[in-house]
Parts: sequence; C-alpha cells; structure tokens
Amino acid sequence: MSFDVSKAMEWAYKDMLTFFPENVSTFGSELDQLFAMIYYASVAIFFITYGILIAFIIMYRHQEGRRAYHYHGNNLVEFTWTLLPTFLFAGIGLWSDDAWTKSKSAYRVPNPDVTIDVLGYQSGFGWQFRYPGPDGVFGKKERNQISSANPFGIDSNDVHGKDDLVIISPGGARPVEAHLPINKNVLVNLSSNDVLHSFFLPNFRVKQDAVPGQWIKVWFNGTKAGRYEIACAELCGSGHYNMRGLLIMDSQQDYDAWLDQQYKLKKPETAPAADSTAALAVAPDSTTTKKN
Ligand SMILES: [Cu+2]
Repeated sequence: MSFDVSKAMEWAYKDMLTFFPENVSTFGSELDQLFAMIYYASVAIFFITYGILIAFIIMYRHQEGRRAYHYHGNNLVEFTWTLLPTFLFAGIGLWSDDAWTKSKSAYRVPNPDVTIDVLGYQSGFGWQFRYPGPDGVFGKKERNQISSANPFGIDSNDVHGKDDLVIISPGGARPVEAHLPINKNVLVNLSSNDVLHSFFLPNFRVKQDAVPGQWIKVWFNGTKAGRYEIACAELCGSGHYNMRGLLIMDSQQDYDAWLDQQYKLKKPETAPAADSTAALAVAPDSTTTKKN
C-alpha cells in the first residue's frame, strides 16, 4: 500500500486533537492514533446518520393527498446496517489489538528496569509509593501486618523490608512527588487500600484501576524529563480531587541522586519493620526534602 495510514493519522491527530496532553510514553502515539481513528469515524457516522435523518424528515413530511403505507422489511437495508457496524467494530478490535496488548497485557510487560509499588488510599486521599531499599529487593508483603502505619504490610520478619522506601503525601494541598528515570521500563505494582481508585498518568497514556486485594501490573517507558501530573480517574470519595500527585521524570543520574538522598534521610537504625509506627515516622521525612 502506498497510502501510509499511520502518517495520515499522525497528521489528523496533530491538527485536530490538540487538547491531548503531550505524549511522553513509548507506546503513547499508537494509542493516540487509535483514539484519532475512532474519533473521526464517530464524527463521520454522526454526520451521515443525522444527514439521512434530516433528509427523511424533509422528504417524507406531510403532504396533502399523500398516504402512509406499510411494507414488511427490506433485506438490503437490514444486511447493510447489520454488516457495516460488524465490520467497523471488528476492524477497530483488530487494529487496537496490538496497541492494547503492548500497553496492557500482563504477558507483554517487558523486563522492568525499575519496579515500584503504588497504593491508592482514601484516608486523606492520595497515593503511596514504595521503592526497594539499597539492596534492590522489596520486603515481603504480609496481609496481617497492614495498618495505617504500615499500609503496604511490609513483613517485619523480612530483612529486605527494613530498608524499603515509602513516599507518602506531605499533607495539606501539597501533592505527593514520586521520581522515576526516563528511557527505562518502569513496572508499577498497583493496588488500593480501600475502594477503587484509578492510577492515571495522562502524559504517559496510562490509566489503570487500582483494586483492593489485587496487585495489578502496569508498565510504561517515559521519554522526556519533566514534571507530570498523577491523577485518580475514579470518583473515589469526597477527597478524590486531593489524589493529584506529581511524577518527576529524571535522567538516570538525577534519579540515582534523589534515591540516594531519600535513603540517607531514612536512617538504617530506624528500620520500620521492628516497630510498625516507624514506617510512618520515616515517610514524612522523606517528603520534606524538595526536589534536587
Ligand atoms: Cu482515588
């Protein structure tokens, strides 16, 4: 085929869909093109159907001496309006399959360079982020140890958990700030402490429900350093608006420096696991440092 569909879709996207936030994700442009295709198909169908509707209203308006008549079905019309949507939806399904599996299917998650845990919560409304400690290994999660002081339920008997870093909201209207490196495959294990939340990174074209009792894998690869919005896309309660956070995408160097700084703020002798209140004591410290 000489007609380049993806070029045409890119043009259509740039020209018309400028309300989209900037895409900084490796798989984002594919999803944007899919959105543009469905958008334009919907616009076209809207004008066609309403055009026909209005034309028929005018053509078959009341006229003196014209009588209504009854007829029973029209095979051509029946086939047309059954088959056209069938092909349309099957086409959309086939076309979206690759973009969908790449961005969503658990079995297509690439080898992660960075893995973090993200937890939505309703008491105060926000997101909590857990990074493995300097040992690079997460402590085991123990369901029975989940508490307000230890929301991830980090197992106090697991030595790997003692250095885990937990970032929480600094409180008030200030958003939580999480850092991640650019050009790396980031794997997020996502869950919720209470109700359904939805982890939404508009610039990364990532949106995934956070479901209590389940850890769902989400991945992305950010291509541009900067400060990006984290939102909750599920109306989760009265403080829903307060779930806004900031995702700061750093170069690997800046990310390492930030992580080092966070580890230093969390003194090793105040390991959280031995005392479940320590996890909370560490977290506010870690957020008092502003960005480097
Ligand atoms: Cu929420």
